[in-house]
Amino acid sequence: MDFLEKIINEKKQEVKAMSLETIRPLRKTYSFYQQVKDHPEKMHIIGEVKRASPSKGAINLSVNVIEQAKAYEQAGVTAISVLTDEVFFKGSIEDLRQVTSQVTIPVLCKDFIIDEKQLIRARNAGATIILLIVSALSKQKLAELYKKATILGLEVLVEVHDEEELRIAEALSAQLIGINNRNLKTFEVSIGVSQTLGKNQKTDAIYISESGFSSSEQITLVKENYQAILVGEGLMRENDPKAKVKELQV
Ligand code: IGP
Repeated sequence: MDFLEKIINEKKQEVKAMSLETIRPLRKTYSFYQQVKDHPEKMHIIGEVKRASPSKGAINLSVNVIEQAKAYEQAGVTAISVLTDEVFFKGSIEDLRQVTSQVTIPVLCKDFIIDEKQLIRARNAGATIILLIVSALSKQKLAELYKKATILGLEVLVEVHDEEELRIAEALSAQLIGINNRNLKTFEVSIGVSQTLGKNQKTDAIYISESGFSSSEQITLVKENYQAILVGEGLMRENDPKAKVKELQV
């Protein structure tokens, strides 16, 4: 069983035990898509709150998530991503709630979403964007969750890792497409994945290069074909995350 299968098996158990929340009114909504389209000249940064990961173990377990998120916001990130998976990433829905209660920019709920219950839970916790991972879902489930999320007023980041998955995301008319430099089955990371798929983009979606960034030189490699990057570990290991975000602005 690869890592992704292991995570999805665990997720299925969690979702079974999860209650279906009633939809509560959302905090003011912020559009990441619009922010990027309004500022096309910029390389947008999504800063991630990531305490740990299955590949790296503990990254910054005891981080003050509010301080971290505020540092990102003050440094000028366009959105914040919060890991909410507990078992493998040591995050929580409470981390998400804390962040969304303190910032006034778009926030992505980073989790392995396989069920509508998770969409409602994310929305009620103030998320404005949710993640759908193409390799974790059947085409039918992907389309169904994409539609439901949109109806709930959420933006959807559709994540891919190879050309076949990219075509699936584009066929959905996804507006936000994430190219993950990390293979979720082996955890191998290569920015070359974004460079290769960067030449293969077929729509006017916003393309986001995700994972493995810790220097501005690396960001320069993907600048031509991507409008945004997503950075987790490279910011979480820093004593001064605000300065690090500024350093990564290219
Ligand atoms: C961030 P990094 O290498 O900067 O810490 O990576 C982000 O891309 C990564 O956390 C991520 C992820 C995911 C985590 C990308 N896709 C899907 C969990 C689930």
